[in-house]
Amino acid sequence: MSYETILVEQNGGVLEVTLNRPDKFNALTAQVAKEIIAVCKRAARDDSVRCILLTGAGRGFCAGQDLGEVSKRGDDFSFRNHLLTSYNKMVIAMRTLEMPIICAVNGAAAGAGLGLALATDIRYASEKAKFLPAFIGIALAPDTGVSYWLPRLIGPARAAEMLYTNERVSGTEAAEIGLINKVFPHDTFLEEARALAQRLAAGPPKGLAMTKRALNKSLGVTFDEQLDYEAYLQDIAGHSADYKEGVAAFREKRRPVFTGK
Ligand code: LHQ
Repeated sequence: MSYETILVEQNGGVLEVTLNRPDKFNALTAQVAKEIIAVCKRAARDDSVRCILLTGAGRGFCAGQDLGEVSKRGDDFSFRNHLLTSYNKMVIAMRTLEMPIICAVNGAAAGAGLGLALATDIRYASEKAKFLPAFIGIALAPDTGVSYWLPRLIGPARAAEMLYTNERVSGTEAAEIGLINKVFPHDTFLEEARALAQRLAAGPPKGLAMTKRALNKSLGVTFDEQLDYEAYLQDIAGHSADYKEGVAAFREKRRPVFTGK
């Protein structure tokens, strides 16, 4: 598939995906969502892809919904239908893709663009990044999973404050409150994210896939249910060739070479 709104490049086991509408601050459209879903499908089918790195071209990461596109659509535009058919499917494709997705947040992440960043597994940001809900600024409620992730990541009171006041959180504060993993100087954040992506790409794909499944599941079940699920997943990971390789490498005091088998 050829892409119109994103750049896609494979470096070793890492598929680097760059939102590429810099003149629109990489704002989201149904086409962007379609292309991100297509990338997730491609990654799922291709054994050579073991990790995705998502970033943005230009000075912004993603300004959320392209407001120019919405205003063209007229009064009968169904917000619900737009979300159900595009942005919800996009973030579900990312959460259910059984490999790590790292976000290298280069600039502002706003509205549904914040939801896009929060749907990734690990976020490294530039000091120039900022995180803002944006929804209430245009009298909207949160969407694209923002009201799901924010209370879980930063707590319900901090989430309410951020959403009600449309607070702009800097990269540094985002790292302090747990909204992102780490913040770096602008000159190095992408290299740091790339290094992490390469490291994860050399990890055991099945073990990482089962870990992502476990983390997803943990967000909505009881402790007992999670314990059962962990035992189920461990049976899958524990019967992989990579598990045998991991144990052999440990015994032989060498680095394991994981094949995904
Ligand atoms: C944009 C946008 C943008 C188009 C900047 N669209 N061009 C879901 C479903 C359906 C409908 C509605 O919404 C949703 C969910 C949502 O995502 S709602 C939230 C939508 N997003 C916003 O309200 C954010 C609006 N943008 C901003 O607040 C600022 O632009 C941010 C904080 C992102 C960046 O601020 P600055 O660094 O000061 O840059 P800027 O404001 O000068 O923007 C740069 C350019 O990008 C500018 O174009 P121009 O031609 O004047 O240089 C903006 O018009 C354009 N842009 N956001 N969402």
